[in-house]
Amino acid sequence: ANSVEEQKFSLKEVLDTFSLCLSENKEVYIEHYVEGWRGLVRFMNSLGSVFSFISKDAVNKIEILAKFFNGENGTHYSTIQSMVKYELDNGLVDLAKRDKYPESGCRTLLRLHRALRWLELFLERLRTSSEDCKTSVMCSEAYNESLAQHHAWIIRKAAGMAFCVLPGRPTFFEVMNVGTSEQVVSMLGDALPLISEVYDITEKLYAQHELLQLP
Ligand code: 1PZ
Repeated sequence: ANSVEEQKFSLKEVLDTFSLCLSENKEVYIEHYVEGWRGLVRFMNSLGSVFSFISKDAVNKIEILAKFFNGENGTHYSTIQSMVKYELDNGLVDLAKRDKYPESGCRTLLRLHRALRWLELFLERLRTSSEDCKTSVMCSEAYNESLAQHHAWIIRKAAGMAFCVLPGRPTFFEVMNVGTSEQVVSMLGDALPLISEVYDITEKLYAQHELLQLP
């Protein structure tokens, strides 16, 4: 028997989730955004326990957003746009320092948003890499260009150590469970523009409202 449950998941499904994020008028659905992150965390966990300090933090943030989404004010958390409007209109965001609202939807999503930029840069490097390229190098270059700028020294150190034990490119492609490396490359070529679009829309929205540095 080869039931759906028994099949290993494929990173394609996960990345497809991000294509569901965009509404017709280019708003970003939080439900699918969070679902996409759950899939990424599952993928990361399948790479080994060294990454658990990273996935713990991601899961924590996913759960904060899921709670808002499923909570009594859930209708306001349907899209990132509606969340930003609702939390700002009602003074539910700590703008200068963490105070009364240390876990607002806006500041929590911003952390995942920054990590999405890392993902975009890393997957683009994977896509265009040759067989002998090192995943650890691609990963840390992507990290240094994005997330690292927002992380304290101690976290950058820990992240750097985790990158060193990433499996090599062939194993990495295998764990993605997408097929041959040509198929991985073409899947990434399809998925990346969508991830970039979700990223760019969120970035613009946060910039407009001066939320890019939320504590
Ligand atoms: C496949 C290899 C995985 C590499 C992942 C690269 C990202 C490294 C990030 C290391 C951060 C880990 C610890 C937590 C840091 C938190 O302090 C920050 C800020 O949150 P705050 O303290 O302000 O509440 N958290 C983040 O920056 C969110 C990080 C989420 C990382 C998710 C990675 C998902 C990887 C998917 C793999 C395909």
